[in-house]
Amino acid sequence: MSAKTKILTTLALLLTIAITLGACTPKVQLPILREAPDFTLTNQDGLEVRLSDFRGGKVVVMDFIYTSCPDVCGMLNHKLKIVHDKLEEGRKQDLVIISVSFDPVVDTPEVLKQYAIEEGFDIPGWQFLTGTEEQIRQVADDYGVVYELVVDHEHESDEEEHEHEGSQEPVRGFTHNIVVVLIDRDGMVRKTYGQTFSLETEMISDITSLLR
Ligand SMILES: [Cu+2]
Repeated sequence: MSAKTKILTTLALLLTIAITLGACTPKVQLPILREAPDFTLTNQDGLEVRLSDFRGGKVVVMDFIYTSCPDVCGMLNHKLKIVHDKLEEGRKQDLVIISVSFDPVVDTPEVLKQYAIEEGFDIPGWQFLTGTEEQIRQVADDYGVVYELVVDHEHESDEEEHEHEGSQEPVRGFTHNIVVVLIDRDGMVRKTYGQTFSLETEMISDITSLLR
C-alpha cells in the first residue's frame, strides 16, 4: 500500500466511525451551565408559580418581555409559540414556557391574561409572570436581563392636551436586552440565547434533546 492509499484508507475508516457514532448519539449535547436561580412570582391567573415546581419533570424555556413592547418582545414570543407548535404532540406537555414581564406596573395578571389570549399564547403550560418591582429586578439580575424604563415627554402634545385627556400621557417604554434561557428537567441552565438564534436548527433541536 502506498502512503497515499494508507492515508485515504485511514480517513475513510475515521469517516465511517464518525457516521456510526453520529447516528447513535443525540445531535446536541448541551453542557450543564449552572443551577437555575429559583424565584416565586404570580401568573396570569393570579396563582403563585415557583420555578423549582417544574424541577424533576419539565423542560423550561423562559424569556423576559413587556406586553406593550412595540416590536421585539412580541416577535420573541411568537418564536416561542412556533417552537411549541413544532414539537411532537407527545412532548408538548413536557415543555413549560415562562414569560417574565419586567413591567409589573402595567402588566398585572389581568393584562397578562388578556395579552396571552389576544396574541394566541394562551396554551397550556405557558406562564406569564409578574411580581413586585423588587422581585422582578432580582430575577432579571439573576439571569442577566437588563431593562430600563424610558419615558418620552417630547411626545406630549401641547395642542391636543386640551382636546383629549389621554394625550397628556407621555410615551412609555423600555430599553432592554434579549435573554432566553433553557432549563432542563433537573433545574439546570443548559443554554442562554440572545438576540439572534435559529429556531429550526438551534432552539428546537436543543429543546428536543432535553425532552428525550
Ligand atoms: Cu421589547
